[in-house]
Formats: sequence, structure tokens, C-alpha cells
Amino acid sequence: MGIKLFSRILCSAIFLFHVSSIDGQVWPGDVNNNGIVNGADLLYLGTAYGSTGTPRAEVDSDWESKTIVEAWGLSFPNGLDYAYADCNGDGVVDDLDLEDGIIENFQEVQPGSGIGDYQNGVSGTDAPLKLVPSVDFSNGDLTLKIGLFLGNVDFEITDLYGLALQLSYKSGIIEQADFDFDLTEDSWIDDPAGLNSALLFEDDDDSGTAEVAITLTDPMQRRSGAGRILSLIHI
Ligand SMILES: [Ca+2]
Ligand SMILES: [Ca+2]
Repeated sequence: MGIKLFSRILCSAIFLFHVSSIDGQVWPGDVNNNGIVNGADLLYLGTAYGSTGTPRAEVDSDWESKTIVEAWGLSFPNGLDYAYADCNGDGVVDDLDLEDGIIENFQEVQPGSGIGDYQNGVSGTDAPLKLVPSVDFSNGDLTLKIGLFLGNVDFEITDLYGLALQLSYKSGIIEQADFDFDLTEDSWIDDPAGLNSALLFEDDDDSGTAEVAITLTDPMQRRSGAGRILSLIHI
């Protein structure tokens, strides 16, 4: 298929990120405040999803430094306040912060920064990921699907809240074919309607890389399982 996986799951690495910027200044979309907006920020957004706090003076998510008026009093495991998840500054963490913050500012980099979040997975140590291509004739047209499988019979995933990964592919293949990621009928993370999760898929045909990230949106929930979770579908 020309698509090669070289990613690492970040669901456990959320505890390890470095906080690099000045406290009290939010760059909308860079929820973990490590200097770059990418799929890892969705993991933090999901953790704070539904939280509320003091809004910023202006409600917008333009890519510039924004001042936090007051800390929300809840913090991520690395000590960063939940106010960083409020990308648009309206005082609540919800889908608008994904759409207007992370997606609108995707791959923006804070001046003087740009720390990467992804590392190659280690076979036999990290949770196994697999891409499995298939074709579907059910609707009368030939449809290419690539299933994303997380975990297997020998490595069940336990207490998952979210994951983010980066894919590399032969430049041109996704742009020309116009793919998108969707939850599958048999996904063990959420049903296809996605009512309990938030999903991000962004591809950059120039660099031949794509990112997919999914998080639950209820901090009281977790998922355990193994098998197919998403499918890359030609649309
Ligand atoms: Ca970030
Ligand atoms: Ca918000």
C-alpha cells in the first residue's frame, strides 16, 4: 500500500512531556505547551474534556500567545494547568477547542521551539500496531480500506484513554486518493458515531507524513481490548 507505520503510542507517554514555555501564556492548540501543535495535544485535550474555568479576556484561537487570566486549579500529570486545553479561551474544554485550536493551528510551532512528540516503537516492548489493507465491493464500487489494529491476542491493551501516532507514506498517495480515518463497526474504543471520543486525522503530502489521534472524552472511562479500532477509507 506504500504506507509504513513507524509510530509510537503516546497514551502512556503523556506523563513524560517537557513543559518548555512561560507559565501563563497559551498558544491555542498547543495543549501540552511543548512548542508544536500535533496529535499529542489531543491526548491532553481529552483528559481535560468537559472541564470549565475562567475564560480569557478575548475568545479566539489565533496563533499567538494568549494570557491566562486565572488558573483553573486542575492540572495535567506534568503540572500544566487545564487552562492550556481551552484553545479558544471561552472557559470550557470541548469540540471547539479541537476544531478551532488543534486542527486550525496544526503543526504550528512556537517561536524558538518545536519539540517532537513521536518516537519509533520498539517491537516486543510497545503495544503492537498493524495496518491491514482490504477491498470492499459491498456498495457496488471498489473501496480500499486500511484497518488500524491496536493490540493482539498476545498483547491486550488495558485502561486506554487515548493514542496518537504518526504514519509515513509515499508522498502523493493520500492526497491523490483522498483518504480519511473513521471508527469501525467493531472498534473496541468507540462506536462509529464517536459519541464518546474525539478523532483527528491530518496528512501532509509534502513530507509524506500523517497523524491520527483519538481520545475518549469522559475522564471517568477507559477501554481495554485488542483488534481493529479505526479504518483508513478512500472517500
Ligand atoms: Ca503540543
Ligand atoms: Ca474552549
